[in-house]
Amino acid sequence: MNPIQIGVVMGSSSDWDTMQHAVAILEQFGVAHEAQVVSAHRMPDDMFRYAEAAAGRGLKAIIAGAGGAAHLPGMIAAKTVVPVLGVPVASRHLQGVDSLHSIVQMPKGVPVATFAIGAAGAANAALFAVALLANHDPALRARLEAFRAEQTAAARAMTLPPVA
Ligand code: RP5
Repeated sequence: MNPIQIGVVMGSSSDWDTMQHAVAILEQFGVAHEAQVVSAHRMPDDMFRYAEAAAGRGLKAIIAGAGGAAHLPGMIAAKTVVPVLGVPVASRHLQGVDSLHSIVQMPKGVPVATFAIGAAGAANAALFAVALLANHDPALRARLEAFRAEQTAAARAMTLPPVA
C-alpha cells in the first residue's frame, strides 16, 4: 500500500457533495489519499492535531473544503508548512461568496491556494495536487498530460445545435 500523499478534509459531511469531486480525481489518477471531516469550529483540537501531524506523516498537500465562515483551510495552514489548497463550499444563504472570501483573503505570511466555489474548485484542487506530485513522478505527469489531451480532443469534437 502506497503511503498517503494527499489529505482531503472538510468541515462537515454536508460538504461531501462538493468535496467528493476532489476525491474522484485523486482516485482517477491513482493518488494515495485520505478523506475525513475535520471541523475548525466543532473540533478545533482535532484540526490542530491533523495539521501538526501532516508533515511527519508525509502528506504532500492538504485539500481543505469548508463553507460559510470557512476557517478550516487557513487554520490548517497556520499550523503546517504542507501546502494547503482551499475549496470554498457553496453556502445556503450567500452561495459560497462568504466561503470564498473567508479562504482567499489570508493575511501575508500564511498562504492558502484558493480555488473556485463548488465542484469545479474541488476537482481543480485535486488536479493541482496531482500537478504538484507530477513534478517528481514522470508516470503521473504522463497521466496528467493524457488527461489534458483527452479534454482538448473532447472540446475540438464539440458541435453546436442549429439556431432555434
Ligand atoms: C462549515 O459549516 C462546513 O464546512 C459546512 O460547509 C458548513 C455547514 O455545516 P453543517 O451545518 O451542514 O454541518 O463548517
